[in-house]
Amino acid sequence: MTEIQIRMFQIMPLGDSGVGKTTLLNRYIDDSYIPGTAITMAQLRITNVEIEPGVKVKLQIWDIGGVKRLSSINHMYISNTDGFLLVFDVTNRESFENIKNEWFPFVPESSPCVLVGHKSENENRCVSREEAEELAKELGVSYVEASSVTGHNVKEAFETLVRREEQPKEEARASCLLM
Ligand SMILES: Nc1nc2c(ncn2[C@@H]2O[C@H](COP(=O)(O)OP(=O)(O)OP(=O)(O)O)[C@@H](O)[C@H]2O)c(=O)[nH]1
Ligand SMILES: [Mg+2]
Repeated sequence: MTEIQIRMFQIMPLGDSGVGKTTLLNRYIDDSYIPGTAITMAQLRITNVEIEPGVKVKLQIWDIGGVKRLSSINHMYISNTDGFLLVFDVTNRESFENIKNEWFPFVPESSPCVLVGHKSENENRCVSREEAEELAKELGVSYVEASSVTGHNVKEAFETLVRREEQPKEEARASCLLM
């Protein structure tokens, strides 16, 4: 009889307002694309995934709005979070620059973290893949380019994060996933 492991994992997407955090979640959980979602206050989404045969993970995803000054309640969510998605919009340079200055400082040291270059199907990009890979290397996180319009790499972004938790920390720091 196959033994089944069930784990819990709490994720928080962080990034400027409008980079597409809620849309990414809708694509991942419901496989739907809902354009033009409203600014998010805070919502909890829950889904179950089988990360590999016999390993089921209950994901709790805290979707908070991308306001820069996080409320004390959001700080409380952060302290309970197991892994972070640092999301920027490849067509919005400021959202990329804010990852290092505004969002990465919220990530507790050694927490699993994936940098997501979102809206990658959009041809009006102003952040190159090379620059994003460079930043990922500097921050010691993996990099994934994804699009909620096409669904490309959305699953990979979330599941890379969950798998990353299982790597030894030094190995995780050294890896830079190119998808
Ligand atoms: N081209 C393109 N547009 C997208 C994509 N994902 C989201 N959008 C659009 O980006 C806009 C903002 O998306 P949201 O998901 O509301 O952004 P958010 O990061 O949750 O914003 P806050 O809740 O304010 O922090 C919407 O108009 C979406 O339709 C994508 O993959 N490609
Ligand atoms: Mg939102």
